[in-house]
Amino acid sequence: MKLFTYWRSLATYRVRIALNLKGVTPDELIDVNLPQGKQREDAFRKINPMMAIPALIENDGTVLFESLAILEYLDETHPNPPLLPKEPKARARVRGIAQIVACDTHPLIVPRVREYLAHEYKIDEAGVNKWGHHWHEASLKALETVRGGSKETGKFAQGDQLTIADICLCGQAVGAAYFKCDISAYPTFKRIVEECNKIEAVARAHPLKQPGAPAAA
Ligand SMILES: N[C@@H](CCC(=O)N[C@@H](CS)C(=O)NCC(=O)O)C(=O)O
Repeated sequence: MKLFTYWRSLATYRVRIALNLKGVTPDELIDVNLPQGKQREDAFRKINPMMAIPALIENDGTVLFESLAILEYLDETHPNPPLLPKEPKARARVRGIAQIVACDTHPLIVPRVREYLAHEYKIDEAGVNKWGHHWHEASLKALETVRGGSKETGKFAQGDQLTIADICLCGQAVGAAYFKCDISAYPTFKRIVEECNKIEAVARAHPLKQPGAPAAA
């Protein structure tokens, strides 16, 4: 199994958490240096035409892409510990929370979007950071409302079992820190992320613990 990765990538962080929780260690980690634009080079474009990481190549050569699809694949092929509840409404809620992060927030702040804002619309660094801050705050507010008063919320986003929702929240917390959002305004979010990071398999997947990462972001 080969994982295409970069220390800072939040989508790859999601997959790293799941791999660690499932006890699966890729045979090879292939660094795709995003600031250097390696994701746009032919070699990687052949792996994922969307030019984004993560990508995972299974032992039989099957190429998998899109972090949420990879998370569900890993959950189906390595059922323990489960990353989705069994009950359909709970599964839908977990997927909904995960998608607020992975589909409605993260895509707005990936390098290609920030670079496009800067190069095409001549928005300076402060403006691009304001953009990222704005979209993070919007989804943090929504996530807090979804989970804050809900009886479904327990130790984690859905009850007391860590799910793909929590995996996504961990990435959102790193993004929120990057865009200088004050997460103390979102106590349920903060508590759940802290709970996740008490788990060694989660903590080990953190961007700053990856090869090539600086001592602090
Ligand atoms: N929806 C995709 C997002 C993948 C994505 O955009 N990954 C970022 C890094 S976190 C990337 O490789 N960006 C390259 C770019 O924007 O040029 C997923 O969840 O896997």
